[in-house]
Amino acid sequence: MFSKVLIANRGEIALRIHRACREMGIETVAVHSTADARAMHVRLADESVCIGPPPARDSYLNIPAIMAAAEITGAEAIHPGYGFLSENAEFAEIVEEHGIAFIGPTAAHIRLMGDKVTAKQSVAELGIPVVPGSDGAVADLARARSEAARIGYPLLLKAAAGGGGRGMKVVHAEDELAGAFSTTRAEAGAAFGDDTVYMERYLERPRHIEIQVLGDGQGRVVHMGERDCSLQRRHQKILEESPSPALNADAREAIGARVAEALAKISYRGAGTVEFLYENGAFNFIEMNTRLQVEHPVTEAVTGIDLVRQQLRIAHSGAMDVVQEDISLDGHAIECRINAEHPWTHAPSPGRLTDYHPPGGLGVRVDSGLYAGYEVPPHYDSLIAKLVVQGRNRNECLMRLRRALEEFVIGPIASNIELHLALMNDAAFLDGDYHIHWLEDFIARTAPE
Ligand code: MV4
Repeated sequence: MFSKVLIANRGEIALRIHRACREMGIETVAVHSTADARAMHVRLADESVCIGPPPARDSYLNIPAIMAAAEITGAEAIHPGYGFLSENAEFAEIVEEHGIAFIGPTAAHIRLMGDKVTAKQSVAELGIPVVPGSDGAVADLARARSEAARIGYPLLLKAAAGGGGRGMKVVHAEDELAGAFSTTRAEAGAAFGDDTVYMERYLERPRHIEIQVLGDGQGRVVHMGERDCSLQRRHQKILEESPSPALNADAREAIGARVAEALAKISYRGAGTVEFLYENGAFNFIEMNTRLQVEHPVTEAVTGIDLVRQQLRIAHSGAMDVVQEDISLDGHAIECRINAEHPWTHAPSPGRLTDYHPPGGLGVRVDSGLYAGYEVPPHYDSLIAKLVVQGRNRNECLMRLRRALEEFVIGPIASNIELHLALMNDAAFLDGDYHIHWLEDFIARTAPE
């Protein structure tokens, strides 16, 4: 196994990766901005290197500084976590050119899935069901019109270089098409330096269901069930659960096997997530994420498999120590993302934490770099803790989650714990009866005046 790994990230995920390394006897190198000198991941790591000032582009996105830190400390591998450089194909290439293992997929697979048009074409050819839409990119308005006639309205224009909700426009009728087409292209060109767009039928009230996979890079891919990530606001997930309240065992096995078989054909390496919109019993591929995701602990809770440990084993030698026959989903798990923001206005709330008491007890996991006295910096994502609760079934999980949320103390900075508590009293949520737009409606009707 590697003797030393550099963790090119911050916050709870840097800590998460450190913990897997420590259990495996791997030394860790933390990198940090000047704003994160007192962060928990820096305190716990065996070594740390300051890589720049607070803005991410000068530190956590600063490839030369990170490579220098790896060379100076003699790290044999780099784990990119999520966000930052995790899906940057050039970074993966540079790391490997320096003889350092990139803990993630090949640069070619990151690039393939990063372009949403090539991703969709490739997975369709591999046998994964995709959202009905244009045959690849739509080059001009004439083509847009002919594709629209075939797809029907409402439809969605999407930027090939977008993803995660960036660069999309709904078109309700033909008279909006020309305007929407030119705006989407112009916005995509300005935002991503690539004005390639494609079209899809617009699904009105789907659920967002994603399949977790692990590939060994040698043609073996296992699937680990799904996560239902429909509860989101402005493309930020707020709560995720596994299994999805909408799937039965047969549907789960069918889509999981299909995804694993497809990715085995390309010898996919590492952790990956295949995202679907699920509506009327049908799975429609939208995107693939070629990284470890924020919500991975939900899958760990129901499968008992340490995903970061598997990532490290795969990057080192391709030797996953899990086989499909041994993977089963046991019970139910829910993750609440705890953000440093006002529960109803969503205004960010950085600052010093003086009161901190995380919940505990059976079935409760808190992934967080918080401690009493810590100052939440204003420069980064507002995610400060993940509360992951499991139970033998969804009801037990929900009762335990409500109890854990009640125990959680974070102050005096604001957090969205109150939003999560409000969800625990909503009949539709408790019934698992929700879709991708449901949470925004819930917030609108629940927020105090
Ligand atoms: C869609 C869609 C409806 N129809 N595609 C948004 C994020 C990006 N991953 C894809 N997204 C969507 N694609 C078709 N053909 C609706 C969304 C969407 C969405 C998807 C998942 C989770 C939350 C969402 C919120 C708004 C829109």
